[in-house]
Formats: sequence, C-alpha cells, structure tokens
Amino acid sequence: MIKKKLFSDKSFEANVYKFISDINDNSDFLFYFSPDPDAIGASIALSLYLSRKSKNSTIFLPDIINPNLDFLLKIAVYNNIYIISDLEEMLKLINNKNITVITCDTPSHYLLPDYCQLKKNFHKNNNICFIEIDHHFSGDSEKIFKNSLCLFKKSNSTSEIVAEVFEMIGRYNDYDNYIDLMFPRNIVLSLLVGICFDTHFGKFVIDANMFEKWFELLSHRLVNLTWGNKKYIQTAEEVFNKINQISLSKKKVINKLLNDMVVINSIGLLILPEYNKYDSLSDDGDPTCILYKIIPDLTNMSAERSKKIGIVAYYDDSLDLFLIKIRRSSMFNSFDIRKIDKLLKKIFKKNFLGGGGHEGATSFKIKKMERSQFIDDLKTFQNQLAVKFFL
Ligand SMILES: [Mn+2]
Repeated sequence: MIKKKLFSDKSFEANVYKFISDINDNSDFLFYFSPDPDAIGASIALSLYLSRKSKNSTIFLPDIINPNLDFLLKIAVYNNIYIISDLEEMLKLINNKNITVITCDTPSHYLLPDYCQLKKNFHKNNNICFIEIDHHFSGDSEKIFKNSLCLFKKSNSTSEIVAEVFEMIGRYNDYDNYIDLMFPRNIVLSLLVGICFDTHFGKFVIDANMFEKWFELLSHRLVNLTWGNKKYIQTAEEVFNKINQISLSKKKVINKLLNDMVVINSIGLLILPEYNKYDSLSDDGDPTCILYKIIPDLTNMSAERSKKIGIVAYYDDSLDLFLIKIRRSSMFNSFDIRKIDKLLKKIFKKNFLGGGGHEGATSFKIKKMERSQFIDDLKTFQNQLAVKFFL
C-alpha cells in the first residue's frame, strides 16, 4: 500500500498543470470510483467539462445507485457521457484503448467495484494513464495506482478540489470570464451535490475557507443561472433536499418496522425479525428498501421517534452475528452516547465483540447466540438505561 500524502500548494499546482496536458493529449476517459454523491458529483462535473472539449467519457456504475441522483445521471447522458454497468464492457475499455482512468473520492482499492476482476487488466495495459483526485487522508487511505497523477488536497469534498482545478484551468487559459466558462449550470449543480452531501449542508466542515469560497460562489451562481425557471432546482438547499429525499416506498417500509418499536422513558428498542441482509423489504422489490440500505435511516428515525435514544438490533446473516445500532435524537444532542458502551459490555459479557462510533451514533457486534437470550439481554439493557439515566 502506498500511503496517501498531502501535497504542498506548489506541487498540487504543478500536478494540475500535468493534468491539463494529460487532458489535452488524450481523448478517452473512464471514470472508475466508489460511488457516493461526492464521487458522482465530482466525476460528472469533470466529464461535462471533457464533453465540452469533445472528449469521450464513460462512467462505470455496476450497482444501482441512490435514485435521488437520477437527475445528475440524466444530465450526464444528455451530454453524451456513457454510463456502463457491465463488467465485460468495462474490460473492453481497459484493454482496447489508450484510456485515461480517473478515480475520484475513493480512499482505498477495497472500495472500488469489481476491483479483483479488473486488477489484472489494469496492470496488463501499460498505456493507461491514471489520475486520482481525493480528500481522504486518515486511516488506511492510499494512493491506489502506482504511477497515477495525484490531485490530493485538504478539503471537505472531492467536488471542492475539482472546483479548484476548474478555477486553475480557467486562469491558465487566461479567460477573462473564466467563471462563466468553467462553471455553467450543470457543472455547478454536480459540484454542489458533492459539497452539500459531504458537509451535510455545511454542518461538518474541516476547512472553512474552502467551504465558504465554493459554497458561496456555486450557490449564488445556481440561483442566478436558474432564476425565473421554477421547474428546475434553483438553490443549494433544494440540491441538498433532493439528494436526501426518502422515497415513498422506503418511508412506508421504515414506518411499518417502527410500529414494532417499544419505547420506555424515551428510549426506543426495535428488534428486527430475521431478514436476509440483501432482500428488499418492500412488496414491489424496490432496491432502495434493501435491509442494509435502510438501516441508517431506520436508526435515525427510531431515535427521533423515541425522543432521546433509538436502539435498532438485527441479525446480520452474512456476518453471522447480531448488530446493535444506537443513535441519539437531534433534541438530545448534549448527551454523549458513548457513555453507555460499558453497560452493553456488562450485560452481554463474553458475547460482546466490540464496536464504537462517535458521540451521536454507535454500532456494536454481538456474537451469535440464542435469539431468545439476545432479546432478553437487550430488553435488560433498555430497562437499565431507562432507569439509570433518565428517571
Ligand atoms: Mn468525499
């Protein structure tokens, strides 16, 4: 593993100039990344720019992605950007062309879809030019491809880095009105998706200057460029709401599950029946209702509905153990829920396999045990919590 390193401003700038010449020298680009809204926003922004330069861009998305991002994919398709999901097609691209592979917002090769099947072909084709753009530096964050050109920078999102790159390209080409040229509406929209998502609309910001600079500029531009056109997304807030929308069927599934939650003194406990982790819980098979995809929303809503703390427990049939997710509600945000780890450990004793999290959200593993015993222990946990902390 090649540990990811932060560049000085000067070497980042030098790499952007190399990036500009790589773009000019090549005509086919393949976006390969771990899909999340920031990765998709940054990749679509770049591919829209490449399209305007009459370059070919393909985006590899093998799995179904959050349907809230459909509007962004539609913009891509409308601008002649190919979206492929088929592994064979991907292999063809890697083998046959002088392709440039761009990986955005992906800290480790473990997160790249189908990497094991593709690895060999990446190595075989010596002509591939790799470009990595990312803002993750902690833990096992790595430079994924050995000879890649890296645009790593401290920022709140990869979309902010792409915005910086666009600004430099604009200035480099000495455009008088480079903001207008480099930031048309669709690019503004794509970048705002990444920035709003990764910062939770400005709630989690590690570099305030970067956030203020780009959020201000792009959100004002979005308003100005859309003004008067009511049927389109007009503000950054609408972008954020759009990407966080819960689909109707997901809402229905979550509410139905939450009906079985038992609340004692504002502490809610929901033990899910045994489901397959990858099965959709919706009658129509809606893929956004697959159990492991709804768990984050389900736990958040369990906390809100209970008023203080929500506990959601279920059996994970692929890990072969029980998982317990604990969240605090937004009204109860002065309490650090990590304080209750000890109680869980005390009750589950040797079956407690550890876990952790942050002050508002934790997650724990419990060894496979008799289901009835697991339920009894969890109820004890809930009762003791209700008495100890909140009477
Ligand atoms: Mn990101």
